[in-house]
Amino acid sequence: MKAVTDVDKVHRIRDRLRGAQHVVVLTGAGISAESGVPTFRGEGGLWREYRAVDLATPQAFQRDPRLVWEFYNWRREVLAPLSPNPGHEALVRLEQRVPRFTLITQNIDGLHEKAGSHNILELHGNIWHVRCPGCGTVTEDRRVLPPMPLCAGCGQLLRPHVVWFGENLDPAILTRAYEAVQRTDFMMIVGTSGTVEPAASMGMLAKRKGAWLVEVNLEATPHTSFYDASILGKSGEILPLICEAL
Ligand code: BJW
Ligand code: ZN
Repeated sequence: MKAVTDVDKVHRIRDRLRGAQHVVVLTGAGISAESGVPTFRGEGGLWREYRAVDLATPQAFQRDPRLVWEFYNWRREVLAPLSPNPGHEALVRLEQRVPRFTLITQNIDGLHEKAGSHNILELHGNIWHVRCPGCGTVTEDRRVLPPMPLCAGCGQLLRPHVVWFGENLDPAILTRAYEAVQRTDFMMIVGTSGTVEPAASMGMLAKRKGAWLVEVNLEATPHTSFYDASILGKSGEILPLICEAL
């Protein structure tokens, strides 16, 4: 690490962490970038001529379910061989070392679970789960699926069990996330552009409730100036520094 100020910041963050009672970490696509997962709004956030956000909508699925399934099957193929990186692994150690820990993730890639984190709230679902809009059944299925996969129970077209734009988040998961955000005394926001609600406002909510906030991101976000500390850099390099020797 080049700048002395970054070293000072890491010490300050570690001091805060040592005194924390309930640590909340909110992650976005950036934490998985070093594992090889494309982010949404950066370079590489494209499949064919589409941006991910063009296909991650209920309207796109209604219009052309085959295209949307092709997109998710392609992402399953990309994700299947990928492994967690040192950023995910640092959060596993952090969970073991603090009194209370909640990991809120916007990611659907399952890499936090693969790394060994336990108390995970997946706000936007999980790409390895499919849901039947007909009978509501949710099942885990890690295969690349047929072009138009059908529910074994009722025959309806299955969909990825993820949250698309304009859809409500799972209320049970959202309630648990808000509970954690309102009670935390230390919150770390990692690798998210802070543009998608309701996750984007969670940091500000925690701050209003008195938490100390740190952001780890390659670049500044719309919320950076409101947080107590910001470290610009790769989460796979910064998180191990923050979480070591606690
Ligand atoms: C690194 C790095 C490295 C890179 N190290 N950092 C209030 C106001 C206005 C609008 C709304 C509102 N409330 C709700 C809405 C509508 C909408 C919304 O937020 N719109 C905005 C665009 C304004 N929200 C919704 O529709 C949500 N539903 C909802 O709230 O229901 C109630 C409601 C509906 C309508 C109106 C009002 C209320 C649902 C949102 C679902 C989001 N779904 C997706 C797709 C999931 C499935 C899939 O993957 O296919 O979730 S969209 C996509 O964005 C995905 C992500 O989880 C999400 C966030 O992206 P993220 O993680 O931040 O990624 P990036 O790429 O944007 O950023 C990466 C960051 O990493 C960058 O900052 C890099 O610098 C950094 N980085 N490498 C550290 N190595
Ligand atoms: Zn069904």
